[in-house]
Amino acid sequence: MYVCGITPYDATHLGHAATYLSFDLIHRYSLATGKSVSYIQNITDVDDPLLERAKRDDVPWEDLAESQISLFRDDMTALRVVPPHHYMGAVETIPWVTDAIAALEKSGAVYRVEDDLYFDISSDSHFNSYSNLSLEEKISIFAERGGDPKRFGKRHPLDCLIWRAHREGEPNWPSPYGPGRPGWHIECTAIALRFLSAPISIQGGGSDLHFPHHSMCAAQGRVLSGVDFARRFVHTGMIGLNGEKMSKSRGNLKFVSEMRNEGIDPMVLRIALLSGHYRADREWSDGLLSDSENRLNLWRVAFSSPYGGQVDELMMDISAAISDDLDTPKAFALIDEWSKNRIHALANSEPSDSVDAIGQLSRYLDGVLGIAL
Ligand code: 5CA
Ligand code: ZN
Repeated sequence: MYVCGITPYDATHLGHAATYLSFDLIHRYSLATGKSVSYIQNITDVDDPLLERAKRDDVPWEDLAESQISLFRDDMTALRVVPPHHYMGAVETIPWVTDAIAALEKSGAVYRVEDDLYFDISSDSHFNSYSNLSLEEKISIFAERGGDPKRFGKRHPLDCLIWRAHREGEPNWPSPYGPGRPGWHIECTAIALRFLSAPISIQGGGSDLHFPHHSMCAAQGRVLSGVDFARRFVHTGMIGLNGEKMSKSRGNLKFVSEMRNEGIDPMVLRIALLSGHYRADREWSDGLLSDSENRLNLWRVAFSSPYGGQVDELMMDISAAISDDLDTPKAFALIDEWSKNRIHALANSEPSDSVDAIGQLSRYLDGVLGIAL
């Protein structure tokens, strides 16, 4: 599984967190069902938006990236995300990118515009099958997400930059193509194929990455490997705030680290972000936060006393919900119902002489859902 990681500025907002929590569930569920998983995530630690932010704030771009990566890692730990096997930065994988460019060049998929290198989308005959958008829609989204459809000298407006020649004041690395830095899409293609062989099981990220990013990776990956890059895309819905997608460019961000500093239990954030379905766009609100605090309290009270009954059926029902396209709303409703019944029984002081069932159930919830009570 390859999941697109952060660009380390303005991290980790609740949208990032929701996306990585969803893939954490896939990771945990796969492990719990006995699969071995190779999970790779990148960090886009050199790219236009990061450089622009560093310039705006007058800080070295390396320092900005380092501080944000460190925050991100602490946030992931607090949210009980099982780490991927590798977090790979663009800066440390530049030779992998230049190797990938060389291989693409051998297939005739690369051309030059001035000193920059472009990937020719017509080299992958499947390109149009990766998204249902019209050409006009693609061109407009491509421009919004860092593409340059109007650049003079390109063969097709959607051809994407894979090596950006050195410009005054920008970081650069030596390469057989002259000094420069990698384009965005080739970074993910090269890192994924270094660790995983095509077709990889899952190419993941938020739905904002479907086009152009994942389509470009799919096309480059197909030219490089001769087979499908990924068996499937998995795209998470967008977290919104005040009716708009939470995004760095809109600035309507809520940060995990700030909320943790305010004393909000990260387990409440985990529950809140997983209480909606991962594919649905969903809205963050104070109401969601307080409902999730109440929910966690309910579960904690129910789990605080010994229970000698059976929990097998509940665990099977939760597993069935998660295996049904990660139906966390249903899984959480099952835990709610069980907890309410349990608290009701406690109020009627039903005797119990074993703590085994509570231990078993807590370990299960922790393992499969990452919920520690
Ligand atoms: N570095 C690239 C991917 S290679 C990037 O998109 N970085 S990012 O920092 O902008 O986003 C990191 C991850 O969070 C991506 O998978 C993105 O799709 C996801 N994401 C961004 N905003 C939201 C949001 N509002 N809701 C859910 N997921 C989001
Ligand atoms: Zn990516």
